[in-house]
Amino acid sequence: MTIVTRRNALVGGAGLMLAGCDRIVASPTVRKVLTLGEKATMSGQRLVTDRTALAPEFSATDLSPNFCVNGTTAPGDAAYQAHVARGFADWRLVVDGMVARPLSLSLAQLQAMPARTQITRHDCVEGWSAIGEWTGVPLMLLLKAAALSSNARYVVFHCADDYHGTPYYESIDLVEAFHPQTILAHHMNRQPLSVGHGAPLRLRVERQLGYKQAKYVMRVQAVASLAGIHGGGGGYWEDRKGYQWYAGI
Ligand SMILES: Nc1nc2c(c(=O)[nH]1)N[C@H]1C(S)=C(S)[C@@H](COP(=O)(O)O)O[C@H]1N2
Ligand SMILES: [Mo]
Repeated sequence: MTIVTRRNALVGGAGLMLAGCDRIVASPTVRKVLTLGEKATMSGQRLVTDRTALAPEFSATDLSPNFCVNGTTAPGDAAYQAHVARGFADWRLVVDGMVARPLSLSLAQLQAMPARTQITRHDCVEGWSAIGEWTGVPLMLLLKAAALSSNARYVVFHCADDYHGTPYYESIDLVEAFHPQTILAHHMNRQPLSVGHGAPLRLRVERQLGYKQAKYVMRVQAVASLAGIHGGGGGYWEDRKGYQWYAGI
C-alpha cells in the first residue's frame, strides 16, 4: 500500500476530509486526468486499449475496510428525504428518452432482475482509491427492456442531489452502457446501498474514474446528443471544471 499525496496538490484542503479513508495506489490516469485534453485521451485509449475489456476484479480479502463517501453524502432534497423515510417503498427509477417502451421500476422490481456482482477498485481524482463489492442490474438489460432506439448514442443519469446548488448528472456512450460491468448497483458489500454511497441506486461504470459513478440515480435518459443537457459537457464535473467526459482508467 502506498500513501497517495497527490490529492493535496489537486484539491488543497480535501486531505483533512479524507483522513481515515483507505488509500491505495491511484491509477496513473488519475494524475493525468486534469491535464490532458479529452479527445487526445479518448482516441489514445481507443488505440491502445480494447474498450470492451473488463476492469480488474478483486477478491473478498481485498475489500477496503473503510470506503470513503465523497461528494454528496446525503441529498438535501425533501422528496429524496421522504423516500429515505419510507425505505424507498414508492421510489421509482424512470428509463426514458429515446426508447420505444419507457420504464418506471420500483426498487423491488430492480432487485428481482438478474444481477451481477463485482469487486472493483474505485479511483477518485482527489487521489484516493478503494475496493468495494457492487451488486446490481446490468444497464444493458434495462436498455433492452426499454427497447433503446437505434438513434440513441448516449445514456444520461439524472441524480437526486444538487451538489453545491447544481444538479448532479453524468453520461456515458453506448459502448460503456452495454459493457457487462456497467451496472446500476443496489447493494454494496452485500448490504443495501447506504445513503452515503448513493441509495437506493448508483451507477458503476468500472473502467472510469470516480466522478462518473453517479449516485442517487432517479432517471436514465437515452439521447442522441448531450447538447442541451445542463451545461452540455455530459456531466456535473465536466460542466463545472472541464474534467474529461471520457474518464477512462
Ligand atoms: N449524485 C452524485 N454522484 C456522485 C457524486 C456526487 O456528489 N453526487 N460524487 C462523485 C465522486 S467525485 C465520487 S469519488 C464518487 C464517490 O462515491 P462514494 O461516496 O460511494 O465513495 O461518487 C461520484 N458520484
Ligand atoms: Mo471523485
